Amino acid sequence: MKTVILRCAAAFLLLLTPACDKNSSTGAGQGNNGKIKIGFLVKQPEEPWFQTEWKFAQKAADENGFDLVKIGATDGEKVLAAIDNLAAQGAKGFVICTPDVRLGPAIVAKAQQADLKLVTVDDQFIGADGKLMKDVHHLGMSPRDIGYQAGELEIAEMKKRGWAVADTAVCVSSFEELDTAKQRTDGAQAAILASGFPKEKIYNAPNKTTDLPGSFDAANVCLTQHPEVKHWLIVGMNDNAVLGAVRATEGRGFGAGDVIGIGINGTDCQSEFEKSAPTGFFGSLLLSPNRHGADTTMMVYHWVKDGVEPPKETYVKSATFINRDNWKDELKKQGML
Ligand code: FCA
Repeated sequence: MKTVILRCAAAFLLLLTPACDKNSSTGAGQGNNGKIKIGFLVKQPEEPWFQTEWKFAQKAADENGFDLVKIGATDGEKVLAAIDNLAAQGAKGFVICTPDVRLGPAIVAKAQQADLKLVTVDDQFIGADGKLMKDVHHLGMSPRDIGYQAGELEIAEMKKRGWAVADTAVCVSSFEELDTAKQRTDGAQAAILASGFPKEKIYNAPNKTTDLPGSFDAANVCLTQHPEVKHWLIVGMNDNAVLGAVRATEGRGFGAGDVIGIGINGTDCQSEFEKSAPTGFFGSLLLSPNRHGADTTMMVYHWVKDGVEPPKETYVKSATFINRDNWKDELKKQGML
């Protein structure tokens, strides 16, 4: 009887062993190595902004002993496949900057199905009703305020250069489909208008894509339509929106002395500042990619590990003006150099 029991126990243990191994990859949100696993999906993996977010997310993962899976998800299909992939790997949550904010409801449904915690970064989801999905946890910059700051800096520099309003116009390198982008360029225009600059000299250049070729093409149309303008102020939702427009002005013979472009991000303009001579890209508002990358990842981590739900909305308000003189110091302060 005793032998039978022992044999049964041994057989049971044998049966259990592989199952135990398998469970260890899914139990309590842990990966194969027993660590918690969290995904970080970004819409434009080639953009330095997102590479910097990833860098700080990875640092948080290394310092806290969890695994980070970084995925470039450049369209809807890739996002949904990435979520399946994360679930299959035993991940328990993810941070996402989606390639299309209207995918929000589909992403939320898929995350719920796979029991994955979700925090959006930078770009807030839009629901079926066309409104921001405020019930989805989000961390982003403060778009209108920071855009306003860019507009004020533009006017201050224009005055410093003594440009006549009659010779000057504003090129708004815009992408209004994206709420955070629209709020930034709206903020910049509000500041420019508040200085008394005439509304009819603010020209919109809608970008088809949120990259340098997209802003270059849009600005070219704007420049063609307004050959009378002698000096250009350029605002946009990020560094690339402004860089493309600056390249377009160069193509039409405008030098650094006749163009004031101020970007947002501060991550995508380092090579511009490293050029031997100044360009029309006058400066940028350096955000906090460390907070966007690390704080969001840690929110998901604590949520998974300790059951602590993050706040629904977190806005990072600070932005530091950087230019050719101070960019290295400011980037160093944030641990980016
Ligand atoms: C958006 C932009 C990025 C960055 C981020 C804070 O996602 O596309 O370049 O500005 O917001």
